Amino acid sequence: MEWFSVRMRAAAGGSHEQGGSHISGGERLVPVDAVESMVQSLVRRAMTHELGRPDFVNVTVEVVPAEAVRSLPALPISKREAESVEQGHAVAVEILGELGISREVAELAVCSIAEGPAPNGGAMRGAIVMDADTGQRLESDSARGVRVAKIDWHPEELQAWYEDVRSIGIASERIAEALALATKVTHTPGTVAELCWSDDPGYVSGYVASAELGYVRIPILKEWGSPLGGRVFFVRGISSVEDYEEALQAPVLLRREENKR
Ligand code: PML
Repeated sequence: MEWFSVRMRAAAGGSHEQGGSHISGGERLVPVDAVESMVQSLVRRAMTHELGRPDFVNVTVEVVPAEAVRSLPALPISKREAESVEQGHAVAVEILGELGISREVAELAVCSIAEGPAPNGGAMRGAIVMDADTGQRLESDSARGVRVAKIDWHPEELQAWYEDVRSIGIASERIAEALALATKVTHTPGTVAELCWSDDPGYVSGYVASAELGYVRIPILKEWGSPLGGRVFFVRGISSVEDYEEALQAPVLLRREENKR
């Protein structure tokens, strides 16, 4: 059986290559009969995004042989409390501290996302790659960052996961996608942790993910209406960002967490 990688990126004020601002993106891995509807759904996501209408949308569809696809169990999910942006940031710094990342580096990561990590002060297309010990940003293009591709849930597993988590109110496509990406990133050699919150002005939650602590949700990490969000991948001991990004492109399908199957 073949799978198809479907990728979308949208920008306003010109294409990403021409310096346009990133509006929306999506990375999915679907069976052949779902390609057409996935293209439609990602184009709809781009054209109806709260940040405004893009004037550039790029969609790529690419075949992926089944034998290249690796299966991974989803990270376990937990939640910590926060009632304000300041508390949310403090909780993120505390969790990163539990993972061996110093307060200084963790605060630098939080500030980098909060202040708009791209050179134009907006959100990036991909993620910041940060040295977990020095806080140095390693990505070579700070507008693009590092992208993760070819990632999704196995279709039947996704439906079962929605049933598992419906009662705790997190059965959303946004969280399913974030959990899939975080699982892949934290299983990629060299990753210590990921910090993320949304750049969608209508969504303020985020998470810290790691192989050690799982996917830890934080209810508020930015003010309502803010378009500033993004991801930081904290790394240690990678040979180069190029090799690290290549590993983030390896096709992965998610299944439910081991103890939920
Ligand atoms: C995004 O919108 O791209 C990031 C999603 C973060 C999801 C956080 C959560 O609610 O678990």
